[in-house]
Amino acid sequence: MIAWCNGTTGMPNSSSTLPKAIKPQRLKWASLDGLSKELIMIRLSLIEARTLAESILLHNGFNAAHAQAVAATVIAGERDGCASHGLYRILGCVNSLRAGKVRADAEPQVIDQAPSIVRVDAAGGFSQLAFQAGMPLLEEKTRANGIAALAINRCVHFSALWVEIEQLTAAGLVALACNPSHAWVAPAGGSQPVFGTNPIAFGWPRAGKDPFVFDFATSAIARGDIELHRRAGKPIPEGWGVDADGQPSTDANVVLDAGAMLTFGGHKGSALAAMVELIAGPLIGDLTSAESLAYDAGSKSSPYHGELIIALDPRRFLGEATEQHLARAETLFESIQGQGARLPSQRRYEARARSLVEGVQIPQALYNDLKALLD
Ligand code: NDP
Ligand code: PYC
Repeated sequence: MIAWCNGTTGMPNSSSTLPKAIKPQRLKWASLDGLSKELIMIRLSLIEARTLAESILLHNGFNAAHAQAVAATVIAGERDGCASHGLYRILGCVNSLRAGKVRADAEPQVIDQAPSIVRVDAAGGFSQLAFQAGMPLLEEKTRANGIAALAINRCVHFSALWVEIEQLTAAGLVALACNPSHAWVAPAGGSQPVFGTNPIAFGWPRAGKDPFVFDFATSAIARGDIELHRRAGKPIPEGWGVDADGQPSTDANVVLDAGAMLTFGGHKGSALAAMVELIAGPLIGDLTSAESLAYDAGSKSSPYHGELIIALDPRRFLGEATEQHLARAETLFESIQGQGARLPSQRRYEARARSLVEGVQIPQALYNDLKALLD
């Protein structure tokens, strides 16, 4: 994760006193390896950021439903300090549309596949609207059966999964989601890309508290983060990727364009990546990451495949004993935090609280690239 540090006053701004959106600010970019760079960053309120994202999508031809659904997820990413799945993704949305790889007006179709399975045909549109369309029936089936799955098919996918997971935990459900992407990642012991960055996300609802959510790529890092390093002209840490000969590389261009990304945790991440290929690919009748990349045909569009979401209702599993057992889960969380360790998503929730007051900061160069899409 790139860490941006505010080199200006450090004083929080209330949203009503935010500086003008396009006024440049000089901010220090503190890299973890001691390099110090300065970037021009600008601050946007969340409303300004959302308006910018939606206007670009509408201007370029997406219908209002897709523009709103996509803008909501990228603004959530920017708000929560997840720049790799934030505003910068709007560039990829427009690129995918211009390449003819996403349908701007696709109407997702909900199919009642089986007592515990909902299918949504995204019809070549972005996944966000398809998830919205399938969520009510997924929730209904989960409450009826205790467990249910949503298979999204034929979707163009680029979003962070926690956005969906949080909707399920808000409904009191436990949730798991995963999907393939493009074949960018070499298996442990190999050097040629086979897997996508294949994220796995999990959520657990907590009464009166933010849910326990983790959401990570099965590669060492999301590809979006390496792309942000490339945009900032910064080397990547060792362990993220290799060159075309399978040798370690810290050059983002080499890893992205010629070599391969690596899995996290060696053979363990590799096996999880393979599992994601299987259960969110052939199991739901959709493409693997290799097939998605072949379909892309060099256009560098967002991946095109399926997504699997599994939801579980604690009340169906536990009945009257639900509260008693959910309390035991709280003991687990306390034993993690009690020794100074943090829960996954804690950083994100803290970033969210800050952004709601201060707005978000994005590089001026990204802002310029985004504005150019309104011409
Ligand atoms: P990170 O490695 O940045 O973080 C992964 C998870 O680990 C987060 O839940 C994070 O919480 C948590 N975490 C990080 N550090 C700690 C710590 N010290 N203690 C406890 N928990 C910690 O994520 P990735 O780069 O692997 O993935 C980033 C995003 O990219 C994900 O949201 C994923 O969905 C998305 N992605 C999407 C793809 C797609 O096909 N649509 C493909 C690949 C990735 P926190 O956020 O609070 O730091
Ligand atoms: O960052 O690896 C990634 C990614 C792939 C698709 C969407 N995000």
